[in-house]
Amino acid sequence: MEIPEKLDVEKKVIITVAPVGAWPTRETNPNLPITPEEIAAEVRRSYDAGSAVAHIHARDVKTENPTADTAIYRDIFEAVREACPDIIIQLSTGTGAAKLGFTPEQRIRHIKELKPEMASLNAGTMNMQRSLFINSPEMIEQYAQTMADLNVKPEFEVYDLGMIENIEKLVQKPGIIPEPYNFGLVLGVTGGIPASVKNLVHMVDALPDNSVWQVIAIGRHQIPLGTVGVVMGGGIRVGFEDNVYLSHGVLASSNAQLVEKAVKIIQQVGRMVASPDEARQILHLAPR
Ligand code: KMH
Ligand code: ZN
Repeated sequence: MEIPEKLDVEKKVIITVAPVGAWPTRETNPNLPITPEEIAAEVRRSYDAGSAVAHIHARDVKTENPTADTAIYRDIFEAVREACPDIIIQLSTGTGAAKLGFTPEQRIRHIKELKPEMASLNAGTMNMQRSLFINSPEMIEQYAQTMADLNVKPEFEVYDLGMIENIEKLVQKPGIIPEPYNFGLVLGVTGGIPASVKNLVHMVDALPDNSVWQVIAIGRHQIPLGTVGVVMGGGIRVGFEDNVYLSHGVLASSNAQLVEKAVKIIQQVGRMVASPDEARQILHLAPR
């Protein structure tokens, strides 16, 4: 995909909030939401601050561990929809598999049952920190087919250049992946592509034509590399899943603080924030 030479100020920026994730704990940030009510309240605050998409993981309330339990996903899904009917819900199919090793079927069951507007689809197998994150070619194809059948828009999470190629091959098979192709460029996971401007430029360059993309940069890279992505024409994902700090040594009190920061940056660099309905148009989702 050609990297535009000029900033397209008309192109609105989709902010995704990822308030939970699989890896952070309340020890890393005591404000991490765990219960369906807490997650829903954080999504609402983030929506009020400017996020159009909520990328959601489920946690077991007793152990606080990630879970793939469909009943828990349902409780969260319904709580979020009630608290924030407008936001686009994207459920995770990673769902902590690298940490807890769920089966391929466990990881897609909640998508089949709840049919969210969007779901993540991890585009390759890798070492993630000290764990194995398994996303075999068969799984990727099956998940893509299931999502196509259910009209769930996949966001391809790519942690390296080779994973973009995995999706490129899938795109060539007719009928599985509707345009525009939607990518989350993950930079800075231990075991994945390191977070740098050079690597981001290279990744954007490698995307198929007619792709929509956002930067998912980890830890202290979240805001600076996300800002580079915004200037390059992409979206930005913020939230505790990838980063629990508001600034150096200062924990964020809410995911919404990170969304607020992203909004200010987007406005300062001359772009505008997409509402959920504008995000639906950009991603070719059905109108609400
Ligand atoms: N944790 C992110 C770096 C997923 O949930 O499917 C990637 C992610 C994947 O959000
Ligand atoms: Zn996730």
